[in-house]
Amino acid sequence: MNESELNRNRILSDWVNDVARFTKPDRIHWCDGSEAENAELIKRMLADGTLETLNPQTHPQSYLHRSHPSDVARTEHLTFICSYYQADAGPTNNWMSPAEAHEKVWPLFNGAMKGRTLYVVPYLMGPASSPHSKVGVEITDSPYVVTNMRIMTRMGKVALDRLGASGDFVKGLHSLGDLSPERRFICHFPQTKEIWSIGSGYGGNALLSKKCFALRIASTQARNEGWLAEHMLILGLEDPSGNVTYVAAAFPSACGKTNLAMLIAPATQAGYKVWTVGDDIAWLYPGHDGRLWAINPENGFFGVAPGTNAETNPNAMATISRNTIFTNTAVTADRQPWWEGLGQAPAGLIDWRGEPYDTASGQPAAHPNARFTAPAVQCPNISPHFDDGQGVPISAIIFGGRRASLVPLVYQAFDWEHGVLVGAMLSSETTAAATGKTGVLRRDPMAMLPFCGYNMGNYLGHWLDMGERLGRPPAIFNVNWFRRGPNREFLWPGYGENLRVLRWIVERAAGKGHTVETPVGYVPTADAIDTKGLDISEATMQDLLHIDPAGWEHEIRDVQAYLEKFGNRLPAELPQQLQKMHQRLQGAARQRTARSVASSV
Ligand code: OXD
Ligand code: MN
Repeated sequence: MNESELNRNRILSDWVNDVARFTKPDRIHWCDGSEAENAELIKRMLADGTLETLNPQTHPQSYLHRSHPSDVARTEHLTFICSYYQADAGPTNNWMSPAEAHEKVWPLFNGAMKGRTLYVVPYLMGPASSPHSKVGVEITDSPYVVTNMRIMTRMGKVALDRLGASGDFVKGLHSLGDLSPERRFICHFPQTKEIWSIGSGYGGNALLSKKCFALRIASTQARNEGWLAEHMLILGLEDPSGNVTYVAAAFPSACGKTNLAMLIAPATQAGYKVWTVGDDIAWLYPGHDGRLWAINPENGFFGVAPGTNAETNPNAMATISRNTIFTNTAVTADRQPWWEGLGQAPAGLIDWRGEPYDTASGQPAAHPNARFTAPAVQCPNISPHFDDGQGVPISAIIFGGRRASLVPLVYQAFDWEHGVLVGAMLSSETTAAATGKTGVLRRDPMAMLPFCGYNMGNYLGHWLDMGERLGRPPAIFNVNWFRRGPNREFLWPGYGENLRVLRWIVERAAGKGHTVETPVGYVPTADAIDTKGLDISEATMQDLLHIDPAGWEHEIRDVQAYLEKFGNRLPAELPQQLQKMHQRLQGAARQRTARSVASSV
């Protein structure tokens, strides 16, 4: 597309020209996001081997891409926040001063696009009709990135129309560079709303709309403008009478976020239905009615393929059955994408590197971080409000992590301030499969650790401020699907059965549902969660909901030590909330002692 036909924005064209002068591409292409443009890009990528066709019968209009074997995941250690002052990036982010970035990273772009096409990708984050949507423009020399951006965002003319003559857009500059990890940097400049990414063509490093803009840059904008940009799924739970309640939920990776967002009610839960609004990112705004409203800024799903199958996530399987780009999966002899979790490896499998797969190697055939990129509208249970400019009203916020012990299946915070502490305490542990031992616990406040574009101490303060702006704030919960019994077996069946827990959450958000008050928060009574049709004893339910006072005292000390690293950026309310929790635990212990003395006389 010719620039003058598409773009009349001087600020944008000046920037594009400046970048082109420095990166020296052979050609410049302004993307309009059309079907024809996409078809042409795919044709060229098939010709040069960037993409391979998949079986058109089983996976129409779907393609396989293999990334460079050293470029297979987001690289957090090469990701920088380039605020003017280090203290503004905070202790949990890598920091590089803007001056150092100009000295060290900018020269890597010099001539980086020689022999390549520079694509200008204008895109809109959020529905076209939403006052909350924001414009980004990514300059990239990767046609694979362009086709992915077309799925993940509303790309092309719609974004330029929205931008008009304004300079209010996030500038993202991306080049594959030489794909060397030594010359790979992902830099964010929150003050000037710029992103520079070089040396990676992979996912969150290269699709700059996602983690770079919609979380790192947007979290800073959200703080300045009075809203929240969060690493959260959004879903609507419809009850048998047709009422839909919306919840947003933050989980660190590998905790089943996409599965929860696309959950299908099991047969025992007839009449309930989950509607998917988003699976990864939520932008949340205070509404005029005092409630918190959410939009999903994305237009597609960039999900992890391994482990996805007809049992764990049938809706995802339907979503990725066509018009999907697979990255680093294996491929079967009849050219269907394949990954671990789809049963036994079939004969003739080609692994993610493009080599014949040797089952005896003990290595997975698909890369563990193999991905699918698929349009959100293809999800069978996509919410009718997915494209609603106003978004959906959020009644409950859920935090969750992977904890083998201590954290109950579900509990509710007493109020917003306590809920902010619950989010700040979020943590998830890995299991060292080889030894079966519980691994390291990673503290990940609000599941935003790798994605918060500013000091997380201030971020927690911003959460507290948001509570004051909300007349009717959502209730806040914590869930843990991963609690284990004495033989390390999971106590809760998880997956579709998590709907039973969502039901209690939604009841509580409506001021109903049975609870007991504990020092940690409100926990459901043993009979409050429907277990009909589940092979789960009352004793197991009690284990799942048990609060161990000594364990929680230990947790408080651990969280306190963690939060101390934010120094004077940490709002005083959080240590105060921890102190209150400690006092509640002590009060409960005194009552227990008094009861046992009374019963022994
Ligand atoms: C993602 C992530 O890709 O959280 O969504 O890493
Ligand atoms: Mn994510």
